[in-house]
Amino acid sequence: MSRRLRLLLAAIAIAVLLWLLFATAERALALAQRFLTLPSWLQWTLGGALSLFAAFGLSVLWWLLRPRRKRVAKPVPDRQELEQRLSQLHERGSDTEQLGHELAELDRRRSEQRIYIALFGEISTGKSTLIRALAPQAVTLSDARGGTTREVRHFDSQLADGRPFVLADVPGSHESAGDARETIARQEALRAHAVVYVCAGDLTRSQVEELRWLADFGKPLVLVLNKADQWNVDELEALQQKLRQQTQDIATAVVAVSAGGSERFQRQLDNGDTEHVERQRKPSIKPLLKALSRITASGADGLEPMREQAVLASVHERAGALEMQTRAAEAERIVRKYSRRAVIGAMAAVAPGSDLVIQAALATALTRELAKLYEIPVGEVQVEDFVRQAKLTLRTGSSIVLAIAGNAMKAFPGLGTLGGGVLHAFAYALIFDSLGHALAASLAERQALDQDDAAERLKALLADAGGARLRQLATLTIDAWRERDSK
Ligand SMILES: Nc1nc2c(ncn2[C@@H]2O[C@H](COP(=O)(O)OP(=O)(O)OP(=O)(O)O)[C@@H](O)[C@H]2O)c(=O)[nH]1
Ligand SMILES: [Mg+2]
Repeated sequence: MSRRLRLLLAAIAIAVLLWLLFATAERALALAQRFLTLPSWLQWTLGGALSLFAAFGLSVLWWLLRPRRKRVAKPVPDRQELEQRLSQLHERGSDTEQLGHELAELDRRRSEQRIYIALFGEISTGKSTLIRALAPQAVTLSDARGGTTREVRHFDSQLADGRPFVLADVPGSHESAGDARETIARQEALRAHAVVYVCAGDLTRSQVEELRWLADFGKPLVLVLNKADQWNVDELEALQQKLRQQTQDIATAVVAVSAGGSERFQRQLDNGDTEHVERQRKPSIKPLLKALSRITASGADGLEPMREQAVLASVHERAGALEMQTRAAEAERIVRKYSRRAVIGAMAAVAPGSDLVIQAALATALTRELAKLYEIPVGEVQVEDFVRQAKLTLRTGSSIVLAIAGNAMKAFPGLGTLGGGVLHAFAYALIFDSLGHALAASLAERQALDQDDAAERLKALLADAGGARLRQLATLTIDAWRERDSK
């Protein structure tokens, strides 16, 4: 098409649009004028109806466009890198045994080439009963009386097509005071090739969260509505529909089963006596068997890469938490070391009554050491600036620090017996403890030397006269003082 023709077409299109715009505006004005001539009761009615209509339209629009939580796939860590991090952690004295076992178990199961399926879900939804139905031959391994599962147990079983698989029975989640057991359950679920999530009704918000957590790790999931015998056909259909809605793009399949379990009832005998009878319900789990066959169709080998990713992602997260813990402990040790030095420095140099001034050399060294611990590169000038800012913060907070120190002298008589200058020595313990903790917290959170953030934290800590903290600082001061005296 020639350039001229295109320009002509564009001009016509603009003209048509303008004409439409004018026509609409004219129509709107005419309508508004007519609206103004209407009696006021009609204006109100019409206005009300129009606002209702607009509100309805807007809510539909919101419903269509509302932000939905996107599933974020977990980062896939590199095995070698992970092992390196673990050995570094080990060298720094943290306990990496569990994570090492996790990797060893990952390898062991890979070489075993059996499909692992974990049954997961809230307490008393019937996981153990379902296992007994799925693996009747292994029934003796399980506690015949049922009851709450407290640890992970494995059972061998076979799919309808004869393929062997291992079922893992895990403790139920959301048990009161069952945090440790819930962690065990979650970790076992991540180790499995697929997870059967058992529920006994529609899902609570926390159950959906739990399912989402598993799906984020890439676990194939079958959602099982157990105790189907408790509902009639219509109720069951409605429940399944609701579950499908709740787990859209989370669960691979939603099925309803009846794992069985036992029922107790009273029976009237001919002679008038009543008898208590316990009877095993007949399990009905065909849909689950079918779903399991489908979900495991690619076999242990086919499912292994996803399983490996989930375990590695979990080890990566746990190693991260351990690194944070180890760093925090190390930071604590550094802060204590400098607080002690500050106390000793104060004893040597400060005349009672003189102003509080941060010992610049100590503060600089503390800043460098903490930055190095958090692997945050800091330049000479940055450190100097930071120390200068800390001095300013302290100048405005001096009176508070001295007041706290004064109170500590009264609260811990041991301090008073040490002699002159101890008020300042304690004040310096408080100052360096605050400076160190403020900086460590800021470095950890911001991943940078953020002066303003650290100064805010320092201000808060200088004024924090909590009992436990003061006792700790009093002990530190007394110890440092006595150590100097004994030399
Ligand atoms: N009505 C009915 N009850 C069932 C069914 N399956 C299990 N139950 C009952 O549900 C209760 C809990 O069963 P368990 O198998 O111990 O549940 P669990 O999920 O293993 O429980 P925890 O190990 O504590 O997490 C028992 O009283 C079972 O008899 C079922 O299909 N129908
Ligand atoms: Mg159980």
